[in-house]
Amino acid sequence: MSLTPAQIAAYHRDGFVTAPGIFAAEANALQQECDRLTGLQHLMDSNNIRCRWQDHAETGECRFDCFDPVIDISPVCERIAREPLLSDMAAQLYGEPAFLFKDKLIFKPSGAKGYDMHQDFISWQGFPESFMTVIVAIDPSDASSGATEVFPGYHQKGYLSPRDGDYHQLDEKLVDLTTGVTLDLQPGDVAFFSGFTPHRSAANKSEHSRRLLYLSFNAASDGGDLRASHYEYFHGWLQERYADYGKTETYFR
Ligand SMILES: O=C(O)CCC(=O)C(=O)O
Repeated sequence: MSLTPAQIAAYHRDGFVTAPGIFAAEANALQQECDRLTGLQHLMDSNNIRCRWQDHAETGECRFDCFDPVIDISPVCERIAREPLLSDMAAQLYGEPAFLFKDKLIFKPSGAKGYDMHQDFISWQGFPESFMTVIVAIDPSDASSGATEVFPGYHQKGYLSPRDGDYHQLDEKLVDLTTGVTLDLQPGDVAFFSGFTPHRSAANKSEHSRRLLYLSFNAASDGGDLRASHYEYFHGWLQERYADYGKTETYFR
């Protein structure tokens, strides 16, 4: 199985492309694995920098949202992340081999707020310009469950925020909001999008969690295997950001 020339052309034109059904046979195993991971309560600590948190859109309650990274605690996610089919497809889009750079599992439980407009690229030294994310859908993801919405064509403009090493939300005025495409995905579907593609998501207004595995890659010529050095830098950066807010007891587990 590989991407068609039309899919490759669409990715370069739009900054994203979908590939339905790639992991349909694995969807059940992924759902069961997410249920198991939800039970790892000992990891879900506000000082554990593996965890990301998100408010409930209506009550404001802060709840667990994401494990980043996830493949070191999930053999099933690791199998999918290291599946040659995926890196081969990423390689087709790059025109050269691809390396896994980052992996996270967003649970987005019912009621969770969405994410504001941003590009995934961040201007840390050595952060790959070729950063590309592959979403593997675990639950149905649509407008009602807070699917990712991407804005076509803007990736061609590169990074739209200051290259100062900070995380930036993107001013929505920089994007024609009428052009947004909701990545409507069924369990096992896959979507690829560039690190320069502006995207956002709405709250999960459905009754179910909207679990998506986010796997990011970089091109071989853009640093080679960077995953370990990325997480080392990312963890230090996160701990500094928490410390800026007086949170100094953080750890990674
Ligand atoms: O899963 C979502 O709702 C959006 C997540 C996202 O944009 C991100 O993690 O960069």
